[in-house]
Amino acid sequence: MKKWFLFSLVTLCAMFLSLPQGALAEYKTEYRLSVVPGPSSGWAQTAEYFAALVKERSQGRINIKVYPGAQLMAGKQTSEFLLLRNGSIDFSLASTINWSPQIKELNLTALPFFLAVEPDRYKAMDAIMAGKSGKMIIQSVESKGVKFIGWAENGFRELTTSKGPINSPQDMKGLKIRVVGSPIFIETFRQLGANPVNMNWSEATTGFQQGLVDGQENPTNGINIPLKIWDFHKFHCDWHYIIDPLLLCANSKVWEGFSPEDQKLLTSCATEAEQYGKALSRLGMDKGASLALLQKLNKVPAVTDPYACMQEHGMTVVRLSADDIQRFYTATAPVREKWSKAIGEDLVKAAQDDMAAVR
Ligand code: X2X
Repeated sequence: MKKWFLFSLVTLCAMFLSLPQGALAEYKTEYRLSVVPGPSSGWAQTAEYFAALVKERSQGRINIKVYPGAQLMAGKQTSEFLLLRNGSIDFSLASTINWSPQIKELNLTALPFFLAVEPDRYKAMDAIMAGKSGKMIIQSVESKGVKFIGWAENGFRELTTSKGPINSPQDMKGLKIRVVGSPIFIETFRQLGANPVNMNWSEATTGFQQGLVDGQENPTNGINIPLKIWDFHKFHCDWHYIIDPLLLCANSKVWEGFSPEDQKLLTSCATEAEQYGKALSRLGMDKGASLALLQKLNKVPAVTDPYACMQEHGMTVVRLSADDIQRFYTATAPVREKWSKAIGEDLVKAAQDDMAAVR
């Protein structure tokens, strides 16, 4: 009996040791991926795209479930980073805006009109992501204890209001605008003479319904159109004042739990999700490049011309000229100056160099 037991034990150990490395890892039955806005947003769709790719390529070994609507953080979007870092969340597709209270470098793309004055704002954004400044941002995120996997995009944030068209900084005076609870937003809108009101996204729609604010700022394709913003605001101003890139990140321990092969698999799925997400964000705004990619993927959404869509729903669409944008740029100079110091002048300079290289 004893001999038989010993024999079984040795055989079991031998079998266990002969397993390939990857098979030893204990994977969770479900990994939770957080997203702040609701399921119809381009942002949540990018997350779903990533999760589906990962499931398919790993033959179901890695099961990521998307939790939209800030449900993993009880609506408190600026606590997302801390929850990812402490392991309450496994993955996040997160806006730089929501993490910027903890990681000051992420305010770079929230510097008002910093990218809007570039001749091609999308090229400028891509240059930052691919350049030295992008690497510096990744480093700042990882030094705070989470693993960066890839970029995506919520989009350039445009202004929608219920009171009259916005053509110049003077038109902003006294307007109550809903903003995220991140200090640079309060300062930018105050600088423009508006009255910023800090509100979580989870409460914002009710706030718009009740007329608690006169306006808000969010990307057209990713958020405003899916939300049917025209139900609350009839005026749209295309001012491109900031952009929020999205960061696809994992909890460090969760990441280390994957085999090297699966880490590679996750990274390559993230690269494909980035392309898809950027195309959703830029559709109808980049001379057809995004439409071509979405056609190739057989994933063209219902709305392909966002400007026509907003007009069909009764919105007045103001598209500012380069000179108009310059006036906003000048009016917000003190905010850029103050925040460049907080962000780190070396990072701001690196971003300026990256953008200049593709001008
Ligand atoms: O709260 C917002 O405006 C949103 C959904 O765009 C972010 O999470 C930054």
